[in-house]
Amino acid sequence: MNDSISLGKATLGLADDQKQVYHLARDFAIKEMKPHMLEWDIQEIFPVDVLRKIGELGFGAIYCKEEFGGTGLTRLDASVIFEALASGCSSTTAYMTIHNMCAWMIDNYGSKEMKEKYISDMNSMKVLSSYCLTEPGAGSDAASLTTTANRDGDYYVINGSKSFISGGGSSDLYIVMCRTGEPGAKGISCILVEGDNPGLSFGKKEKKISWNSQPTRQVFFEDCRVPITNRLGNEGFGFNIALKGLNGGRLNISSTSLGAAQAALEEARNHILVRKQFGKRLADFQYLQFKLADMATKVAACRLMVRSAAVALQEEHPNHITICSMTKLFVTEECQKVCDDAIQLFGGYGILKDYPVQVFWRDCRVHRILEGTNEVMRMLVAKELLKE
Ligand code: FAD
Ligand code: 2MC
Repeated sequence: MNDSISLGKATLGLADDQKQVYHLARDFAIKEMKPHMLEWDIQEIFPVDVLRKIGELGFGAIYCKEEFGGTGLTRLDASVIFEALASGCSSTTAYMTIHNMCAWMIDNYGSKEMKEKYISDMNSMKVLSSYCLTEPGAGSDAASLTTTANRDGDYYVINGSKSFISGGGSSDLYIVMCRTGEPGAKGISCILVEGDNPGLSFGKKEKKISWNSQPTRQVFFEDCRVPITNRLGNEGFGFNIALKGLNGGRLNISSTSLGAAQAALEEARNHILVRKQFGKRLADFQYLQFKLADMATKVAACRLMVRSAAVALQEEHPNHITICSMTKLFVTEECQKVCDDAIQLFGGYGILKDYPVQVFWRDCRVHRILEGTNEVMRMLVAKELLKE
């Protein structure tokens, strides 16, 4: 699989402008991300300078409307961009996907003032954002969250804590799901909190096995006062907004896994063409040829699924929630298997931190947990299947 063949496959069926955007993102990934990916992982560097360069391409608010400074592209375009960027660094791309999800939530549910204030700067990545749903006691059962936002005149006073927040402590904006009413999903509102708001603080940087090029921290709210005009959508509609955002998030994280698997496949292919054992290149053993063929087939199948889910989400197909959930379940699992096979083809070298395949494998592992675990994805798919 030389470059032209693999890129040909990745752009198969895309319109000309989508092919162009794929190549733009892929070239950026290869030139600006791939050479630094191992260093970012080992030294846990959050490459804000590179994020800003990605912003220059208009990739910070990809599927937000142009009216307020978004790029105005489709979910399919965004998926293609994330796939391409992830081949240069899956962890950094994953942060981009969360940031884009936040931008979309503001673009769709924020006030005109909010959009005027933030969307353009979010698109250029001048303003970075985080999504805050998970709490120490509310992970998969997200609707049980207990962070409160109580009304005090024209303000909400927020108290509580969020855990595992990607970008926590480094982002400028936090989109926070808070309890403003009754227990359960209907008592939750979605509130924007600026990073320098008094009453907002952050925990230590978590030590993780993956997603090392982005910080993860707890976020604490202690009598954190924000104007009620910072609310997105109606009071009590915050859980719906959060989950609508996550449908796209789940698609985007699948696209990121896909880019990682494509890159791992290319690395493995290049390795077995040069590594010799038993007097032959590894690529001359049929068992390894078949393994590579299986990996490439999985990547191609995942790509079809991701792109059809992107269209379903764009068109708000009646089953788009199930389709996005199935896609996240299947693609994140299969792509991690591809990365695992790539490590196997590298032999001992696959375990060394000098080679990128282990980073892709570690990054893909966490995609089976976050943005809704794959068990939650099964719950969502089964719920739809068993509807009477
Ligand atoms: P739990 O909910 O405790 O689940 C533990 C296990 O039990 C899982 O396997 C789960 O699938 C299973 N399980 C739970 N309930 C059921 C059930 N009913 N049936 C079957 N199995 C079940 N959250 C954010 O809000 N914002 C972020 O930016 C963010 N970034 C993250 C970054 C990283 C690196 C990580 C690791 C997490 C991040 N998260 C973030 C949190 C993530 O979304 C949660 O970890 C995830 O939703 C699971 O919640 P939990 O960890 O509490 O696991
Ligand atoms: N899209 C749109 N709406 C959804 C939805 C989805 N994917 N899932 C649920 N909803 C709606 C649902 O339709 C209902 O609305 P309404 O009453 O108006 O019809 C409302 O949300 C409540 O839904 P349920 O009654 O199904 O709520 P329940 O509490 O039973 O469970 C569950 C919902 C388990 C599906 C949800 O809690 C969930 O997805 N949990 C996983 C949490 C998660 O994904 N966390 C990710 C954090 S972010 C992250 O990890 C990052 C890295 C950024």
